[in-house]
Order: sequence, then C-alpha cells, then structure tokens
Amino acid sequence: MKEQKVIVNSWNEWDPLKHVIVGRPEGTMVQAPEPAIERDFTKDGVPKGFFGPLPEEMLAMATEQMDNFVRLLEQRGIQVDRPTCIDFSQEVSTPDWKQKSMFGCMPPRDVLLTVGSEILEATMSYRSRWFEYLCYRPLLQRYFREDPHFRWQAAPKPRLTERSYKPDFWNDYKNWTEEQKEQAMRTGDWILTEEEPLFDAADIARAGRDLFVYHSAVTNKSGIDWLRRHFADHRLHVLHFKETVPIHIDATFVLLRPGLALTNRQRAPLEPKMIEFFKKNDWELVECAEPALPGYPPLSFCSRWLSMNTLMLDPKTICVDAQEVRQMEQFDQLGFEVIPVPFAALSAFGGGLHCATADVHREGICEDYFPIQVGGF
Ligand code: ABU
Repeated sequence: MKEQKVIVNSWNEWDPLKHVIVGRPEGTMVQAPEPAIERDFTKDGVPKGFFGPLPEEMLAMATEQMDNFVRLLEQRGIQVDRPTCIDFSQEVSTPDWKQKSMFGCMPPRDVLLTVGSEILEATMSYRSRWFEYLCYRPLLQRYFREDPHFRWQAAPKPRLTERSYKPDFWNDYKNWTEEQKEQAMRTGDWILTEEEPLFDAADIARAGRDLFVYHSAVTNKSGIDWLRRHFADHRLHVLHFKETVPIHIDATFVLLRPGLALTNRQRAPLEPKMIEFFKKNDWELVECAEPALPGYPPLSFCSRWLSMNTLMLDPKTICVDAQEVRQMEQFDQLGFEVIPVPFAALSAFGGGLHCATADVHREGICEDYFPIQVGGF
C-alpha cells in the first residue's frame, strides 16, 4: 500500500522549514487601473494609467535572483514547489466587472495562508488579483490527493463591485489632513467598505494559537470577522500601525522566534494594549535597523521596509536581502545565523523573501506562546 504522508503542516513563522512554495516573477504586470489601488510610477518614467509587463531587463535580473534563492533552499534540504504562471496580461472578468490585466504570481504569501494542516486561499481585494489562486491550484490539488489530512479551504470569493470601494477615495485622500490620516491609521478605515469580507493572507502573522491580523488597506473589518469565525480555535488579535494606506504585516511587524518580534522603526504600533500583551508574555519587541534604500525601488509598490521581509528557516536561521547590511548586523547581534540572499530585484515583482514564499511544511505543533491574554486586544 502507498504510504500516506503529511504534506501540509505549519503553525508559526519560525519552526524548521521543510517544504515551501516559492513564487515566479515571469509575466508580472504593472496592473491596469482599478478601484482598489492607485499606481503612480511617473517618477520612474511611466505615465499614470499605463499598464503592461515589467521590462525584460528587470525580469532577467529578478529571475536570476529567484532561481538562486530556490537553489539555496534546496541545498539546505528544503523541498520547493513553484506555481504555474498564466497569462497575466489578459483581460479578466466576472459578471460584475471587467479588469484589463492581472498582476502576477511572485508573492504566494499574499494569497495562501497556512495554519496547521490547512491552506486557506484569501479573498484578495484587487480585481487584478481575483484569479491569482489559479496559479496555485495544481499544487493544492496535488497536496489534496497525496495528503489525507490536508484541509484545503477558500474564503468566500468576493464580488468586488463598486460597493466594495469608497467612491472617490483616491481623490479625497490627496486632500486629507494629518488628523484624518491619523484617524484612518487608528481605525484601518481606508479604501475598502464593509460590503463583504476582504483580506490578503499576508496581513496575518502566525504564532501557534495566536494569529495577528493587520487591519490594512487590503483587509477590512468584515474580513477580520470572517477570519475570527473561521479560526475559532485560535485567538485573533487586530493590529494597527503608523502607516498610511498600509499593505501587509510582513514589512511592519515580524515574529522572529518565541519571545522576539521585530517592529518597524517608522511605523510604530498604535495600541498600548498590544505592547502590554507582548510584554506580559515576556516577548521582546526590537526596532528594526535602518533600511538600505532611501525610498521606494523603481516601479515597486513595496516600500524600503522590505528590509524586514525575511524568511526564517528555523528559530536560529534567517534569510535576509543581501543589500540590507545593517539589518543583517542586527540579526547577527540577536544571535541568528544570517543567510544573505540577493533579492532586491524582486521588489517590483511583489515583495521580499517572506512575500515570495508560502509555507507548506514546518516541523512542530500548535503551541501557546501567549498564555497571558490581555482583555480588549
Ligand atoms: N508585501 C509587503 C509590502 C509591504 C510594504 O511595502 O511595506
């Protein structure tokens, strides 16, 4: 009889990594305009409203760095699976809308959330990313066939009609006062309405029984509520940080190992209760180092804080973008074995080392790293 093995198992961000999905930069687009997001790369010589594939020379560099990263993981005995690209330049539609292009499949972390034996396909909130899950379906189908314990889940597919977005948000936002921005940061009140549950998987950080969700511009309250009901055996904590129009937790607040988390030195945590929660459970919150870059890389919607966007291979070993010398030094001082990985070319394709990966298997079980709960957080 064929042996039935456990393929999918991962409860946190740091247990020894055995199997991972690594995205592909091929075919990635500057996506066509859509209500959820305003891309403006005029400073990089690209007119507003333009959409099309990222330049060939950028893709060549990104592919080389990604292939190098895959080799590095495999040499360490980690099994790597890759998604199947589709034509991201095609127009896509549902009965509710048409979108002139898709985006890509370099950052699987945005789409897939692994919690224990479950992989959950996120709703996403961009129309250009509505069909991105298709790139991962060949892998998920295989895991389903081969692992009898794998729980394959998909959150309710959103309609993403005009009702999911605040009308004129991007025009209004340009005239917001500092006070209005502060208010939005505290409430997570950005472009999305509460019409339907919306979330990106990369807004969630996992620590065994506790899940931390960033109430960002791609995750709404209804999405958080859906996650809370779905992960009923977990404790869900909602986070807000000092960042305007935020996207994803993994360049803002990074759980490194039991007892240690990295915080973004510019995007301070906004709830005193959050700090109290970590302190009461003997977790140290360390401010990250200064990133290598002064601003956004060319044609990238990801910030310079990808310096924090790292991949833990086990609680002592961390992969860091090789250009982030100060961040690597800090990790070294914190007692990590640091693996420098040239990865800067991937920024425009959707992110850093954490974004580019999605856990399939880490050793370990669901543990309680936060035995002391703080009411209201
Ligand atoms: N997907 C991670 C990007 C987050 C950031 O640019 O801050």
